[in-house]
Amino acid sequence: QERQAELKSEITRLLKQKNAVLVAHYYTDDSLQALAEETGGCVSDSLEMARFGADNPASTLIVAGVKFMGETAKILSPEKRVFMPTLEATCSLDIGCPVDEFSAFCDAHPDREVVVYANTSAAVKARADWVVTSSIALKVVSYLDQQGKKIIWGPDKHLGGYIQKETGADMLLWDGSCIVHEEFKAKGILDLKKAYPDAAVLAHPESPESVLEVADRVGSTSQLLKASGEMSNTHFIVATDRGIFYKMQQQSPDKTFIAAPTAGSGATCRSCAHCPWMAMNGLENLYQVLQDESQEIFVEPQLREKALRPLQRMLQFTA
Ligand code: CIZ
Ligand code: SF4
Repeated sequence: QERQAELKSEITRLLKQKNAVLVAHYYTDDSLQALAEETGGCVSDSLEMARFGADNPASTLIVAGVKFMGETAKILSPEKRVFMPTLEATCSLDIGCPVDEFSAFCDAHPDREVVVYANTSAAVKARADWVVTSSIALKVVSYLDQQGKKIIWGPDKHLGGYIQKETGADMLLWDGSCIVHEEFKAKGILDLKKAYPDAAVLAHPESPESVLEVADRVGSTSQLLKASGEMSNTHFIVATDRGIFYKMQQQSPDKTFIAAPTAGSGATCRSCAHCPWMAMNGLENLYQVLQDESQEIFVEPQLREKALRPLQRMLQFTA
């Protein structure tokens, strides 16, 4: 507790001294989300993190999240220095989509537009026509579908399948998944609903189709956060990373948020419904990075130029 307060005040001082701003993802530790709010930074999903980082006048961005978020910040703001509490924080979607194999897949289908999720390396983005996040994916794919375009989608097969079903677009899916969302179980959710009949089920589309089928709302983290505030239910069963509970609870102090069950989950399950890579971000390593300026993100300029185009398309997209 005392150490936390000490770290917080030291970090706040260093952020100011270095003209740096803290940008934290919804899935990071409560202490980081709170600090980002207190110091004029932002807490959001990857789309808003990208926007905020690019628009903010600070000369240095500290990105608390996973590596692709730091890379995206650097691609959009090459003149800024970008650091992360640890560069070791990655993502199963990024790992499961190596650029050589993905490029070969795209090369085999040259008639298709390549749409990739933000949760990918800079190199995979550079091979894409469009980058999307879960909050904008449906809109972009509908737009492309209306233009008669056929699509390659990567890497998340659950999100891709959901979008395909919603839009009817012709999509070839890469076989990737998120190790956190993939574990949610429809049966466990239905069992839990017996105990909380009034509970609304909120699900992120990285979850399996069977989970989406039992959900009252399906949406990106920011859309689920909004829904949890607007819906009149008192209890919510949430199938996404429980890091989002910080903002949900802040927005609705009187509502109860319950993590959707996963395989092997129980009252004491600590790694369930929480991304192990997001969990690598903490006050200690954030403080360390501000002190020694380690864990800096670099993106090779030629790669950056190529990855920038599909990212800018996303940021400018308003259909
Ligand atoms: O699962 C993730 O990593 C998400 C939801 C990222 C994002 O778009 O904020
Ligand atoms: Fe990747 Fe899933 Fe972690 Fe998000 S929650 S960073 S998609 S592994």
